[in-house]
Amino acid sequence: MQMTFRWYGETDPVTLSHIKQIPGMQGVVSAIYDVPVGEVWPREKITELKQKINEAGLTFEVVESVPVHENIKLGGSDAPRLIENYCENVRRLGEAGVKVICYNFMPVFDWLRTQLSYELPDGSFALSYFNEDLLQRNPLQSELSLPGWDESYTKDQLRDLLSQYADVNEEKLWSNLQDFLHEVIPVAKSAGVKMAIHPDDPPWSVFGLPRIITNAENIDRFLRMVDDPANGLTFCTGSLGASAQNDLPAMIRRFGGEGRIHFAHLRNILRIGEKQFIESSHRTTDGSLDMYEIVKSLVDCGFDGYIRPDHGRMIWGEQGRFGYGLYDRALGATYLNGLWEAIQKERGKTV
Ligand code: DNO
Repeated sequence: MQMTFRWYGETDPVTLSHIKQIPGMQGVVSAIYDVPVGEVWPREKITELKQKINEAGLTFEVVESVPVHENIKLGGSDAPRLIENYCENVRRLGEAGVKVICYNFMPVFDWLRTQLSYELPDGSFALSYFNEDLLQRNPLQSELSLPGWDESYTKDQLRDLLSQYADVNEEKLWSNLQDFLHEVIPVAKSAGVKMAIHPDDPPWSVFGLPRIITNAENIDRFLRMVDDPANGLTFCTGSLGASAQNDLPAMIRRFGGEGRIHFAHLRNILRIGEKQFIESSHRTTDGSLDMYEIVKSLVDCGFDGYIRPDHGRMIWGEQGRFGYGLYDRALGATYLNGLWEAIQKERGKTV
């Protein structure tokens, strides 16, 4: 396992030297943020980013994300050109030594929360999701934007996009995903890159838009569409764990056992009802997910991919990107490293 940390580049208030000081931190997960979605990333930008990260003593082997243009998800007339651009990005990243590319296939919105600063009893602030709040919102009126979204739209663009999705049901989205995978996976394979789809977060439809990477059955369908290790998963516990029906350790044993999990986003959430949750700290006792069982399942299936501590709360007065401050994510990394070491040693393995 390699422990990594997400970094948003020079505009991130968290610096590379801070990241390097987190015990056991080996690499950074990042992306090129200033090239519009659908275009090819210039080689110089990729090299410059890699150099900067390497100079800080960290590896750059995971990209999160190479975003998928909406017209690919919609199956628009320019989808073939956009897919070819995507393939070119995969080739270029492979040349630069990138091993895993994380992406998602969620229409319009990436991860979604209804509160960004939900105050917990200890005075820390967490992200949270209450479906009833979401149902009362009209995306064309309220402001919705989260760090990590690859694109934010003007209200007019959003209106237009949402109307185009009126014709895209789940089956159509599956078929557009299949067209994408058929082109991209062979390129990834020959570039030495593993593609790792991120599950839908939360794992249910929002604003009437289809969402398909939501549970074991659908993930299995996804993996069979191109049954090759280059077509794999980012196993995000907080996303899949928002649904109590998802048995995460069982899913890890099943898909990790097949060598299809390449990247893991590890965090806990506290489910407080149907489609309601708060992003608690990473510890098992603080949320609804058994982080010990999750890490144990990864160890047991011989997981040798990348892990990153996912979202943290805002603690100790830190101001920063929601979910992506330094302190609580660093605590998360340390906790996860502790679990990893204990479980490895329990199994008689070296760390
Ligand atoms: C949220 C992130 C997601 C993720 C994308 C992958 O915090 O995990 O934004 O990066 O869905 O494309």
